[in-house]
Amino acid sequence: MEALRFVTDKTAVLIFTPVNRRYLTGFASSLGYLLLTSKGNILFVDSRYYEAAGKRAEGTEVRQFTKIFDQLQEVLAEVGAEKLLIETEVSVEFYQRLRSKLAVRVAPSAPLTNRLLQLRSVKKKEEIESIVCAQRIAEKAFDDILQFIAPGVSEKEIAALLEYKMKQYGAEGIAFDTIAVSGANSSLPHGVPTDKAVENGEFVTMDFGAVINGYCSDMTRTVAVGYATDEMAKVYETVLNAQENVIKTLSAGITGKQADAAARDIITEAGYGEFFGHSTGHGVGLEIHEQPNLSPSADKIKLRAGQIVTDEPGIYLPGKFGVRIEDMLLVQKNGCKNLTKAPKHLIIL
Ligand SMILES: [Mn+2]
Repeated sequence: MEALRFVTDKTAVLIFTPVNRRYLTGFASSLGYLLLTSKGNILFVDSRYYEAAGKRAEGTEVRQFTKIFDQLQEVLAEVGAEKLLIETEVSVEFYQRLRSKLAVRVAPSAPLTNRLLQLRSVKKKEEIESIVCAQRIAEKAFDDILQFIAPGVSEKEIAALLEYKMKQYGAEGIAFDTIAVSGANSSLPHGVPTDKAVENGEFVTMDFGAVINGYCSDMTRTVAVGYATDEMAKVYETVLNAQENVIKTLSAGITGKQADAAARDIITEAGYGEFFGHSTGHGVGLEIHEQPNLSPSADKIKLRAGQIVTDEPGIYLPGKFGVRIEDMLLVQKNGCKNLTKAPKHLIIL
């Protein structure tokens, strides 16, 4: 388990969010409490998870809970803790109960939450392998969908088949609700698939990801159906140039703002700056959106080797069409590695 510098003789840490509990113990459960103290770690789970946690949770003792507040208090008293740091993603109700039922000072800690986000952002070998595995599954689904997209097929059908195919190829789940939007709908960066049928001369944008071992993948491709107008081709090439310039620029040591600018400057120079409203990318891991952000405001945080980020610039012309192209990149000491293998040239089906 990751050592957290927040734990001292007098200070214990309680992790209650499923994502951080899973990250630290390797064990996934919808409910549970991981108590970190100077004298050892205890994962409290209920009867549903007790047997499995005993086998799979790493770096911690496992105990079954029935009265969690009493059991936490007992351990805190035993180890002599005076303060309990908790993650900031706490509900008001849970915070108030901790404060009223425990005899120690309970403090939500932003540094604790930030440290966990930082730790999670730099991926270990097995984490990278899971993300690549999820990405390969999404790519197989994408290959299949190209045979399926044709005039008359609806956005909802495209989204449903992508999700079906990812599960058929072994995904344990989908990373987020699949986006499949066509024609004028594709100018909505996060549009929801509708019953609208795809027509000739339209773009179809698909944004989707699979989950393996809890880790998400994330990719977007935009394809044309029948034909692409000169304007469609020009916008597509602009987005692709911007997207590829990020790959050329990305490296440990640059800021999230510099990575974002690698895409944004090209789109702005081509005259489409006002039609690229979102940030260029985000970290991916146990959650689909993690640290770091590649955005104009990310001028303080430098990218680190081992982080996995998306590279997904787009241009969205209201009422006309939109284009987004997204790969996942592994930040390296000198450069980056593209984890996405799907083709990026303008595909006309
Ligand atoms: Mn994304």
